[in-house]
Amino acid sequence: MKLFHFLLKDVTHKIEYYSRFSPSPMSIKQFLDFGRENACEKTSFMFLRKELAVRLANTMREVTLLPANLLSQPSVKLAHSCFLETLIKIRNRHNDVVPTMAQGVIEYKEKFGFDPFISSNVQYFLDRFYTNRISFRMLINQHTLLFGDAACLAQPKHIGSIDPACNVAEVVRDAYETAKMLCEQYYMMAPELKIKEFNSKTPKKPIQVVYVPSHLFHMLFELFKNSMRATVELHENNSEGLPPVEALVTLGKEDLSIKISDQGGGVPLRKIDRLFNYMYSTAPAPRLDLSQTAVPLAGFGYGLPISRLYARYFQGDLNLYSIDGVGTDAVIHLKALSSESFERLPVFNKSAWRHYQTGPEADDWSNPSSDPRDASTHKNNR
Ligand code: P4A
Repeated sequence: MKLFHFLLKDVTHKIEYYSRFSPSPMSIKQFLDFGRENACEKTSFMFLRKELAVRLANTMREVTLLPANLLSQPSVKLAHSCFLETLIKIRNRHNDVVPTMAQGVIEYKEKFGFDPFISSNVQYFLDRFYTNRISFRMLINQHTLLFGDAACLAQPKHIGSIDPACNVAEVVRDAYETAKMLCEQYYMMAPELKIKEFNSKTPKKPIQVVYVPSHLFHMLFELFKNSMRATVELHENNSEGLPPVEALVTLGKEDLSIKISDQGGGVPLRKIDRLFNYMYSTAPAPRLDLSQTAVPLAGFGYGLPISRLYARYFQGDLNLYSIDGVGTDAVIHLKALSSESFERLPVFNKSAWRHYQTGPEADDWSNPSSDPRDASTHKNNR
């Protein structure tokens, strides 16, 4: 609830704020001069950023002043809905940004191979780029769901995309069932699910949270696909059947956590970082063959890094604790209180700039040597 008020207040507040500025009229001469004399893209962008907001906000406030009978005419409504449509178009135009960026990384890798410096830059950039994308879509979705045509059709208890009483175990089950269908299509079998809840605040009450169910679904669906894949690939020929996947939903004072545990054999610690690495985990997408009905259980490899961004976006996190040879625990941490779930947004500043100058952490630890006689020949990594 608080989060919604914060967002709505933010949008209306911004409209109010920007509408207090008068638009800055540009003369033809100014247009010409700016375009001719080494036009600076940044200056233009800085100007547009404020000026477009000012002009839009001024108009938006006026539209609401129209007499109700005029506003309710279909053609007037049509004009008003232009703003909404603009937002929807912006959102839809960027639907394919993730696979497009992934393609860019694939093309780079084909030409230049894997490079740890580039990988560290790509990791830093894409984490911030996709976080910003998540935030844009959050704002646009809130606006279009609240004020759009479909507003009356939306889930009545939801506030835009937010469920003020999101039953976590229900989303867990939902994500499991969806992953199970894919898993059964692909492997003809799927592990069972066991859900446990531990509510330390109000024991025996179902655990609820103010959250975006679609974000939670996205993360859980990804974790279930991974757990199912690991479980089936390790146990498919076992006569004893598949060990179940377990979900533990917990509520503490500060955190609401969800642990997904499997006995799929786990991943060695050395390889865990790779599961979150954009550059490492992009492989050319399998050829789209419409005659082929089998759906791959794992996507094109961005599932985990992007799921972690969803968790971090509202001050949570997503971690993997894997025991090699046994199985994996994946834990999603969310803030239990909506007053603490602030958006976590990237800002461009000197510190961000510096990240692009220095690559991965410089190697300031020794290299092991298999042969002690080599020790004297080891160079310091400067
Ligand atoms: N063991 N454990 C996991 C995987 C293996 C695992 C795995 C081989 C690796 C890559 C993958 C999917 C599964 C798991 C749960 C997780 C993550 C990894 O949440 O059991 O696809 C990229």
